[in-house]
Amino acid sequence: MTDHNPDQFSVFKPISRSLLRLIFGPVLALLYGCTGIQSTFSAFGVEAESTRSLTWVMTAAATVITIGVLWLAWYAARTPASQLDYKGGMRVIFWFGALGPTLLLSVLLVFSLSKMRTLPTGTDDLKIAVTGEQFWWRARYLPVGGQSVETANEIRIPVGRTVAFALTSPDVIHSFWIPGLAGKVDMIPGRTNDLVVRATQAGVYRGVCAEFCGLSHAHMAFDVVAMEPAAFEQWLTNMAHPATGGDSPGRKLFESYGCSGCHTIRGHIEGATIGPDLTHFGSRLSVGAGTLPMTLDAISRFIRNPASVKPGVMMPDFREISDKDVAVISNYLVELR
Ligand code: HEC
Ligand SMILES: [Cu+2]
Repeated sequence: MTDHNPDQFSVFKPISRSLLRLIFGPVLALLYGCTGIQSTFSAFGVEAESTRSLTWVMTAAATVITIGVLWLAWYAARTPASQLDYKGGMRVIFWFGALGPTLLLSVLLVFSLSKMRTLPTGTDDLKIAVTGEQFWWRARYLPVGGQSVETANEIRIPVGRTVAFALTSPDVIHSFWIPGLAGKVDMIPGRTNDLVVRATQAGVYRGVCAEFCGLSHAHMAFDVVAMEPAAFEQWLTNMAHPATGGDSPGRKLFESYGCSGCHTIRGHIEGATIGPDLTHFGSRLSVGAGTLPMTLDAISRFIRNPASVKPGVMMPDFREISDKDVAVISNYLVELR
């Protein structure tokens, strides 16, 4: 018992190390979550950038105020009661309880109001009508003087140009949210909500539905591609063209399996528009509204059993379809660029 063992304290080392890990792990994870294709901190639009700077300013102000209040409490607790007088207390309340907050909140109000202004719109803005469906996105581009172009599950916008989204829904309420671009806006049946944005840098990002809308709400995302204006115009011109390469055997199978009862492939099959337009399907980055990558396997899996990918999906399954047929159809669809 009397022998002093210097090693007995080494027990603290592993403890402090695991404590550090306990703290740093989540902090790192949180910081990691602050960037990426779907983050308000990876801002690529005017509105998201000003929201981000507002966040930093508010955080800095809150930190300064918290430190100040803690310091005051510490000071009051340390000072002997005989040295604290009523007048001094009132002075503190006047400066830090009334005048200080009033000034600070006024400055923040003016600053926030200037940040809350929506972007001015003009006649040559690009208009995109987006409809939230269960559980995918119908997008219609309305270029100035051009014909409207329908596509789905992918939004492409030119950098530096004002884009006015017209948002609505035919069934339930969805919410259109591209975190890196702007705030969320609800898509409400029977009304059209506007969202005006301007992208500041090119890149591939992601948007989501931010309002619970049914079983596959969490599988209702979309790719967002901000492009240089010239590349964008080229892309839009291509989107306006009908599908090419019409003599594929997949085209006949597509019709004979009844896919055109819900899908249109402009130039090939003028089907219904219940499901997503597939005219340039192969040029999209993902399958099933941001749920699977654009690969042949993913397309086949989606066609066979879409509900295994998206519970509650509005497309029937085709489980009896042969391996050969599903491969032929998938090959046909992926070639639609
Ligand atoms: C009853 C209507 C209906 C029929 C019939 C139908 N689909 Fe669909 N399809 C949909 C709907 C609705 C979606 C959107 C599902 C979602 O993502 O929530 C969809 C999505 C898809 C997608 C993914 C589109 C995208 O933008 O990612 C593909 C590919 C597809 N269908 C292929 C087919 C093929 C091939 C057939 C025939 C074998 C078929 N569909 C038959 C309604 C239908
Ligand atoms: Cu939704």
